[in-house]
Amino acid sequence: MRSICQLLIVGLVSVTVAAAGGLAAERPVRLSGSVQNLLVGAKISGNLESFNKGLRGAADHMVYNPQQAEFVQPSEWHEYGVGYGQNLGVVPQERPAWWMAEWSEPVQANWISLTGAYPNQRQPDTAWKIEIRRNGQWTTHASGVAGWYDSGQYAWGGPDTEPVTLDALRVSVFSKDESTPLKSIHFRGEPGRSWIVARLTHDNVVMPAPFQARITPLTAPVMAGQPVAFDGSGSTIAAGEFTWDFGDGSTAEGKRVEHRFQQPGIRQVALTVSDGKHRHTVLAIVRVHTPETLHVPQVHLDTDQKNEQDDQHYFGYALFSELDVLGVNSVHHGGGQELVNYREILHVLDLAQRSGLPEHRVPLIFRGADVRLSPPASGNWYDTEPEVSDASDAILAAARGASPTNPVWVVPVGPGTNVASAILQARAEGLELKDRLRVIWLGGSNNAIIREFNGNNDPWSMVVIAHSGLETWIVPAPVGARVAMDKRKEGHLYADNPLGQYLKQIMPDRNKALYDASALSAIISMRLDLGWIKQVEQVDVAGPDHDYAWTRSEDPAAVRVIREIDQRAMQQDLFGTMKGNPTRLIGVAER
Ligand SMILES: [Ca+2]
Repeated sequence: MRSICQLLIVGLVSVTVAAAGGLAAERPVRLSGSVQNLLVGAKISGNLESFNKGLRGAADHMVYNPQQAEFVQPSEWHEYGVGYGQNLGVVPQERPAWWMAEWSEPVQANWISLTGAYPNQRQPDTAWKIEIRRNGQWTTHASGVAGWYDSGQYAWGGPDTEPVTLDALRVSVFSKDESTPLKSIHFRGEPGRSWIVARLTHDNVVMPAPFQARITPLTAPVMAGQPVAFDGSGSTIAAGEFTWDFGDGSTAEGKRVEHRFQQPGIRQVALTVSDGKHRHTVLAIVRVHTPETLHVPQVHLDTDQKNEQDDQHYFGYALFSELDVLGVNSVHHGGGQELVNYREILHVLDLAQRSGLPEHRVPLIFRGADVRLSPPASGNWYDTEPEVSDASDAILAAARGASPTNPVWVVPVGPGTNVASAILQARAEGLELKDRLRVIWLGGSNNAIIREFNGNNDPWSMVVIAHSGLETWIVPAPVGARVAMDKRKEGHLYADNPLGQYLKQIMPDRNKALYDASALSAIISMRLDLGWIKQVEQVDVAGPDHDYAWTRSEDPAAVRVIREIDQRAMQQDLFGTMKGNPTRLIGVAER
């Protein structure tokens, strides 16, 4: 039961950074991967063991290392607590339950971020105290009842906050009065957000500036050796410094600039606008073409890689295909699983490189959502609050760099949170995605978004996508699953290289339905008119009040559901590609 509750945990994307005076400015920021968590070098201890009421985790299990993008200790739940439901009786403030970090030399910090109890084990009556020690003297940094410890986040400081010097940090919890016992006391970790003590500078937070940098979307394909104009004049600032980084080692200054990419390939172009005090960066992902690649479909993968084996096959297929893989997003919901998923993407990419993937085929990888979208009170898809992440920003970057003659396929094979959030962000900034992006989702049952694994994970995100006006295709899981594999009879299909052997090893012995790869086969088939898609139906997609069901539609702009595929052809292409025989896309003329 407990594991189910924990999978439903909803976190906060943004943290609050205090202004110089220490007052919370209520401005959401994101920490970048350059943050050095001082807890990584500290001695961590606690006294929860001494209550003799069972023990969950250990004192250092919540400590997160942003530079490694993982927790410092492997652990299932990344928590430190007494047993679930355990009653400690009245715990007086003089003998509290505590957690502590100690440094051998004093450190300077202007950022403390802690996360409290799990939402299914709330602590509305528990008192807490955060203390810092310097030269043997303890002082109270903050204290209260419930608040962040109840289930939220304690976030103090920011890049403008004067640092404090400390050689220890202690977090205590205790009874708020003489009649309130403590139960289920624990501290939980959250990837990217806690537990972090750091000396922040403006370089390691993504601070919201009072203006936004904007790159005007490109209108034609970018050709190697040819000049391309980049325009930042849509930025919401009249005067400032405009710095461009073209991702090929060259930079430029100015609102409007011209650049020649000498080599074909995939480049991430960044425009940073600064007013001297704040800065904001916006990205465009650009495919630099030769005439032979002009009509190769561009794909932006979006994957919950951790699930079963489908995602790994899909990712390996894309990497060794002739599709232009612009980027790969991670997405997974609840319990810190996004991090596990992200690591698996890196692992499969590493295996692919050891299996001969050339350097110019290595895609950009982005961290994505760990939280699903919620239907807004109005019920209108466009009132939905987006879950902004590197992944949703990357999808927008792909849209800005896309040419309307070759819109990018975004391929979510898990929750649609990243894509839906990108659509909502684009709407807020007036960026038109139609003719720049199209979506093909592997998920849903035969008659509805829900009632199948991918469909249940973030159904509202699919409603947002389906209603946004973007060209949307769905391969329902039962259809995609027909790309089946029986390792006992078909094990020889796997390539004899590190990636092929890993995929073979993680597959179950018996019949396994491989879902996600068929979304990519469908794109290849559409491009070359191969006929692997046998039957398509247009549908309207309903929201939660009608069980997310889909019904037939005559509207040609409606969502297209693929009802039947050529499973044999798709299976052959998947395994043939990974053995080095991809379907030719480069140099194939437009039909
Ligand atoms: Ca998946």
